Amino acid sequence: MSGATEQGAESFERAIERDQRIEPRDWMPDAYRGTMVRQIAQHAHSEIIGMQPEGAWITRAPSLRRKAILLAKVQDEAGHGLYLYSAAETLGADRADLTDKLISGRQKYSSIFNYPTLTFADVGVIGWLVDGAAICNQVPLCRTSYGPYARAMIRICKEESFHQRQGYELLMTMMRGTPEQREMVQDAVDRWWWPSLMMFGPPDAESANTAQSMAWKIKRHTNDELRQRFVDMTVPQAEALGVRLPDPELRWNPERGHHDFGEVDWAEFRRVVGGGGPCNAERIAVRRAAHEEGAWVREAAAAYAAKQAARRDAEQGREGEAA
Ligand code: FAQ
Repeated sequence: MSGATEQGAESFERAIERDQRIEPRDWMPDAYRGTMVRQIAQHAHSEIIGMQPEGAWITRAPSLRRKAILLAKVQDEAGHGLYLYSAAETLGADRADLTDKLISGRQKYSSIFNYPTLTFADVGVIGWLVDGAAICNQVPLCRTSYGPYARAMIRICKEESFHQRQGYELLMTMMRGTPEQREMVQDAVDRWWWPSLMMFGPPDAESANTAQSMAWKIKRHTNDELRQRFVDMTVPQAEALGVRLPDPELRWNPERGHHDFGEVDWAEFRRVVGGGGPCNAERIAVRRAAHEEGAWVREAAAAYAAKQAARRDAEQGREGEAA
């Protein structure tokens, strides 16, 4: 180790120990940088792919008000993806390369977005359960050790809590409606409950990255801790809504002070993460087509930026001659 690296490594360890943030120009271990790029890229891809399941309902929303709300939510998700790609760029990642890795299947995105949205109740359930799980996982990331990621998460979490409330409000409205509407809500809850629990990642004993990410304070809680927190938070909300959570083993355990719940189907999780979920191929095909159809916009923006730069250079040259 050179003297400068040794000094860098010491100040990195000290910053982690004192709960200070690591900033882009600070020295950091290569593996820390690699983990941060992996997690932030996966998170950014999830936001962008996550626009598709709900986006499919924008043209079919049942009223102008619901359409406006859904449009705004999906736009927020695009914004979250952009902040996160920018945070990954501060680590030296290249945005075009990350997109290429997503559409060629070399980088992951959240398993949850590989399930279909069959009715408008799914929009409400995504807001309630998927955004609810996302908030549980992401609020602690506001204190993650990498500065640009932590700061991006503060704004993202504010918007996600608004998304969660809109989902809950939509479901409350449907639950006050006709028996058919109540059935639609229950059916959507039955389909999204288990995939929502999978969002937190594999059980701790099988989580390859948790121990190191906890030591570096990238993660503040383990996958199982956050999954438990989500279950405890959601059970009373389900009761207030009047829906059943589809788990016969779900019950309050007074000794643990938490709800016990059944075993997640981890074989299904692995299948979906491995590309074999109900919508994986469709999600990637849509993303790839959007990227290809957007090529002319990127080329036009690059040509405009080059023209502006050339004009600026010429003006500076003239000013230099005049002086
Ligand atoms: N899906 O060792 P661990 C949202 C992978 S945003 C797919 O435990 P780690 C907003 C994992 O990457 C939702 N892959 O990994 C919204 C690793 O892969 P490797 C996204 C998964 O990183 C709402 C391997 O398995 N949120 O919902 C999943 O320590 C509504 C082993 O796992 C984030 O990305 C999964 N569910 O912990 C948008 C939050 N779980 O090593 C639209 C930030 C694990 O082969 C509508 N991320 N894997 O590359 C995190 O907190 C963490 O990365 C975890 C995984 C907790 C997801």
